[in-house]
Amino acid sequence: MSNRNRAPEYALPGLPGEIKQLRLELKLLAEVGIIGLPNAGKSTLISSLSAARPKIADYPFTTLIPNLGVVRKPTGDGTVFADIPGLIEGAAHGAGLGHDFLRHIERTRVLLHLIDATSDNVLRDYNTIKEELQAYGRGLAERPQILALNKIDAVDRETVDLEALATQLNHLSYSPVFVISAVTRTGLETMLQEIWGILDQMKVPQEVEVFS
Ligand SMILES: Nc1nc2c(ncn2[C@@H]2O[C@H](COP(=O)(O)OP(=O)(O)OP(=O)(O)O)[C@@H](O)[C@H]2O)c(=O)[nH]1
Ligand SMILES: [Mg+2]
Repeated sequence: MSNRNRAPEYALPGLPGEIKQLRLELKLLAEVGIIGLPNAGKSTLISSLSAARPKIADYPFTTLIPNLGVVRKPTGDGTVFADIPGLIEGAAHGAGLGHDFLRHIERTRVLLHLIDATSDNVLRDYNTIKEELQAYGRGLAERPQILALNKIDAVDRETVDLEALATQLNHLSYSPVFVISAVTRTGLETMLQEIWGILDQMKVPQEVEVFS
């Protein structure tokens, strides 16, 4: 068939097809996955860190598919972050779109677990996500993780001891904990430093070719 001959009335004999063995590698969605309960501020954070402009709203399940954003290192290199839709209790058994969302998390190297510091039970919120990661398996619970207590601009410091909360979270998770505000950008630089450090450590050493 061609432009001139649009309805060919003849055909060439078919040839045997090819059989190939292919090794396909699953591509990473992003280096860093921003995870947490719905409404923790994940989309707000990616919009503060990158040029991504996802929908942000004061109700759960605003984000239904991952939003990607490129965050620049001081060296100018870009690193892709993914704002993953909020997880809920039971996600590992399919609650919400849990399985789909956890599958996205699987395709990231480092997890940035965002927790709403204005919640009435920060430790419970942390545990809810931790348990879903464990229940899903596939090494998600063992993936390098950093925790960030978000919305500290809205915390009443008279009644909430942020330092004590951060320490408790650190003891629970064995992970570094940062106190941040995605809205006012407080603490974001310090947190990014930690993320760059973790990613640098994960880099596979370059193979050196030896000539003899
Ligand atoms: N005061 C304050 N509010 C924040 C901060 N970060 C996010 N918010 C608010 O929290 C609400 C939820 O923010 P989103 O960024 O949509 O939260 P999300 O985690 O992406 O939510 P889902 O997509 O539903 O999982 C919005 O009203 C934001 O303005 C913060 O640092 N400080
Ligand atoms: Mg969102």
